[in-house]
Amino acid sequence: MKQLKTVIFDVDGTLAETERDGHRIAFNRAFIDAGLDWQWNENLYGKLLAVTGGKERIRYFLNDFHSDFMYEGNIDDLVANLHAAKTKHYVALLESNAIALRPGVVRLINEIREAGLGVAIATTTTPENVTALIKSTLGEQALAWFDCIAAGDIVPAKKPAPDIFDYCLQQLGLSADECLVFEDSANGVLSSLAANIPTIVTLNNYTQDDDFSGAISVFDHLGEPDMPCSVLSGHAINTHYITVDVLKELHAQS
Ligand code: XBP
Ligand code: MG
Repeated sequence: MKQLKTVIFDVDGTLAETERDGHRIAFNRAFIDAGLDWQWNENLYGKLLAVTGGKERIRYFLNDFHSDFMYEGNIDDLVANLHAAKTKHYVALLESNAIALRPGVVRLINEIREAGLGVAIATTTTPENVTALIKSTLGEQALAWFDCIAAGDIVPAKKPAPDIFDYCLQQLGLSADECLVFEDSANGVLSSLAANIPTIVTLNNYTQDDDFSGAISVFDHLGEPDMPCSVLSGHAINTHYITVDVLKELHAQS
């Protein structure tokens, strides 16, 4: 196993709990704007999260949950316009500081950088959503901390396909075994493992029943000195929050 060089973070569910109170609200506001009576409640949204990508999720909803929907116009245009409106609502939510980063995220990113390691992002969401989240939580200067921000439609196939992680590795100029991924979902783990990158999970309320087979360890969160994290499966650690030394130890386990 090569030396750890860069930690690649997923965004939604990993850096922040963005789905239930962020993306879902934004989708519903876009549907209202369009005069549609679709409203995705928390339970339905949990089912729709089986499909990554907002545009792909709208199509999944239409095909599998609302197949009786009749539309005389071009359905591709409808999906694209709904998603553009949703993104505007989501960015506005982030700019209103509606979403905070998860426990340990700021601390660990700072520790990783202070240790001389790199940080990067590989996400299914749009670049504008990533920019808005980083700016609203860490400040605009933090965008430069990331050696690569690989997001959304930059690749042809979204998670669970490996494309976004393969693209990130190529942009970083690193091999998979020089990196470590933090993910929160089954689709994310399938994607990072298909790219052969050692992966650690911090799950959340929508993904606690997901299958994380192949991940080094599954945690409830990254932990803070005053907020212990727990190992739910996989390789255990001897501290109560995740540090750079823990990352190097887990990376060596993979
Ligand atoms: C999670 C996703 C995204 C968001 C919605 O991304 O699947 O599609 O749910 O964002 P990740 P968009 O966990 O890879 O960060 O509407 O911009 O797709
Ligand atoms: Mg995620």
